[in-house]
Amino acid sequence: MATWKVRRLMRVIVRTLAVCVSMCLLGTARNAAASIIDAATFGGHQYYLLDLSSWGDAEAEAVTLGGHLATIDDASEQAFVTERFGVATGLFALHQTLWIGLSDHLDEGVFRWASGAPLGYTNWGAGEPNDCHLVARECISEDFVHIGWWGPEGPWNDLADVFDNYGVVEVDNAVPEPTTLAMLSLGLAAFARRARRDD
Ligand SMILES: [Ca+2]
Ligand SMILES: [Ca+2]
Repeated sequence: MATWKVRRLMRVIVRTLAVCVSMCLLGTARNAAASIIDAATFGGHQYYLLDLSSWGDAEAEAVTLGGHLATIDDASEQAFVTERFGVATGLFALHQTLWIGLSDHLDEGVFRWASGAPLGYTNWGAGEPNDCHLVARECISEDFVHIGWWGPEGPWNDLADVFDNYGVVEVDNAVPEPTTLAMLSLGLAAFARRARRDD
């Protein structure tokens, strides 16, 4: 076999091994479905912590639960999520890495919340988002945001969806205020009276 062909084959083998090692080091066994492992409420919203999964699987489960992966609106919500769900676990006592509902997979460089809420508050780590997971000196695009393990401040990082994280689901449990319900019932009663008069 020609020398250049051997070198090219070796490069392919090295890159493939690098991807495998990288995924194994980060504990990336894929889950078919993300199950609920914890729950809490904050600010009138229900939150669930999902077991390790891809961002896509976690968001699909979040929709099934009636919400989306979490929309972090401000520093108080960031603190709640990291302190409640970002606890140290595992052999090396790493902080859990948490999927949140932010991504730029639809439009590179334009980060949007899965909930559709406008992007205001951010907590990017230094140099993030960088859209680059280096494998054998080449970048794999990073389009999905997680709260990293670098400390309780929980800086955000864009990450490739080949890695599993714990998904944080947020469901808006808001119910109409009593006054709203009262006004609605009064309106329906008036409509019914008028309908009877018109018969
Ligand atoms: Ca990206
Ligand atoms: Ca990144």
